[in-house]
Amino acid sequence: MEGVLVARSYDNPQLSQTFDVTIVGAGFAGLYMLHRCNQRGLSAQIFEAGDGVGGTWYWNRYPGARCDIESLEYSYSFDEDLQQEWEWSERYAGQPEILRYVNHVADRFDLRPSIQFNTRVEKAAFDSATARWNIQTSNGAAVSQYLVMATGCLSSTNKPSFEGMDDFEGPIYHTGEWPHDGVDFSDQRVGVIGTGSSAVQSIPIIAKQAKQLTVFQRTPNYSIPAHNGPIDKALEAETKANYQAFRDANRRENGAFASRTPAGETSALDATEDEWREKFEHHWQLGSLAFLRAYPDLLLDDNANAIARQFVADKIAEVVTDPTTAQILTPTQVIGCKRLCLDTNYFETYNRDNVELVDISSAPIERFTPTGIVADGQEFEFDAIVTATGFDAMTGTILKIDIRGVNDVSLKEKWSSGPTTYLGLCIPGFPNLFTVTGPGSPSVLTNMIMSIEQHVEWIDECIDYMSHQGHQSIEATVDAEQEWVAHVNAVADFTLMPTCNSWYLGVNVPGKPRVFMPLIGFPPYVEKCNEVAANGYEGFALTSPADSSTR
Ligand code: N01
Repeated sequence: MEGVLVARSYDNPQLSQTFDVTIVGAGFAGLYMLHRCNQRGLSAQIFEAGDGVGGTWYWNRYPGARCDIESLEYSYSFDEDLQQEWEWSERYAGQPEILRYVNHVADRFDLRPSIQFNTRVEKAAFDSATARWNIQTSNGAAVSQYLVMATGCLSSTNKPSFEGMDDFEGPIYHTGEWPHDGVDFSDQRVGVIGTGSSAVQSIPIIAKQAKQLTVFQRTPNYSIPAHNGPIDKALEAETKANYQAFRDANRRENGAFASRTPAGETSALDATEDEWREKFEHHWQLGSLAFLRAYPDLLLDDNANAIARQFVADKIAEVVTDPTTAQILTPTQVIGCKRLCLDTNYFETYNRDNVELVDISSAPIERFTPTGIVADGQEFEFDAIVTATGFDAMTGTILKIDIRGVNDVSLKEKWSSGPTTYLGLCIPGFPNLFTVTGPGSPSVLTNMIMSIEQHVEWIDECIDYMSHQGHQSIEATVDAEQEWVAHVNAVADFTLMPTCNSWYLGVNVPGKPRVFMPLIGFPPYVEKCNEVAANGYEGFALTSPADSSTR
């Protein structure tokens, strides 16, 4: 019975159904994919592990969780009425507001009837005889022509495994799986492990609530003030007066955001100290990830980057009153090779009497005890511990599913040396499977919503093309994949992005192959995707029931 799966249970008889499209995940990507399928009259179903929509915004409920792309940009653009009618309250929306927005979208477009919650996809196997995916979930089974992985880039938590963790008597939280009822740290001694974006956002808030907060820092991170606040009503009106033009301008930016802050045109190396200080100060005051656009060569030339590093180091020294703490908090790696953080009072928090910073860069955490953590021979006692240790990014969730392609080859085996795709959308040997914002696409280096919309629309149009041409399967060719992987690497190597131990490279997860996963540059990528489609899906083999033709 090769390729045919037998469901473990049929608690829900509906799940023995056949679908045109099965979608994994009910975050921004899955919901829009479902909406497009509904508009086309395709039968489509989302399987979602959580009990609500929202993906990353459903899970990441830690204190201070907030987007680092402005609300007017981090929102769907596909429906004019939606983008006109929805009103954001803050410049950078917090997690609860984004979750309300996603729920509004699910209701507005009547998506819930086609979402099966509390259902985890466990296995998917391609049956070459029928050109269908046989899908096994925690709740039953389904058969589908197309399988769309809308699993998100940051959806599998990277939990540390320190000796003695199970012995700790208090709660251990992970920022990416935060309790839905919230956590009250009042009068508690709290330890936080990690200083990435999640920690940078949560530390100032936990510090205000807890009796004592101890932060364990392995690598300091660059962060700039977000200058968040109530949304600027005049800017909102100006944006909404010509929203699509604003979206189009953003899509022409490398990261598909912040078109109001275009990149500088002259090298940082040509500026005098007075000039670069003035320029960086201006960008600092903007409170945006577009800080890194002050000069065009900041991510291309280490000497140019060093100037930006100096500027931020000086800012940290100005804010943090204890010089030793300031020094420990000052990063030395290339600025921008890990994702820049946006904060509200992050560095200021280290001036509080109840906050302590422990540098574990040379003396890592040794173990947990029933009452705390031992680092560098010293025991720190806690009532609760927060691990802000990030994610098994871009591939973690996909590889948790046992995905089997042609000849029962597993995706895990295929990606054992790192993920390889064509366009970040498709994988040779895995026909009719699409990855939304998959490795090899700009994804995490962009405003995710713009990348998601572009991918979903490409997939939707591809499925439509397949149906009109009478094709039953589409599969990326190995040649196209190899060329694409070489291209992604060449673009990355042209920059400073691969120079530090970032999650973009997978090195934050023990044993994960070191591969730079996202592609840098949104506009040329979109052009390439459009060209591929216009050329009859160049780089893909398309097969029909009667014949098979390779392009
Ligand atoms: O995770 P991270 P994150 N022992 O991987 C440390 C997005 N995001 O959840 O740098 C000790 O960045 C690790 O140390 P090191 C955004 O794209 C967006 O904060 O590996 N420490 C690091 O300090 C972001 O980039 C928003 O040496 C350990 C931290 O834990 C991405 O999500 C908000 C350790 C992990 O930082 C991930 O951010 C939040 C160990 N064993 C997240 N293991 C916004 O939109 C890990 N660390 C604003």
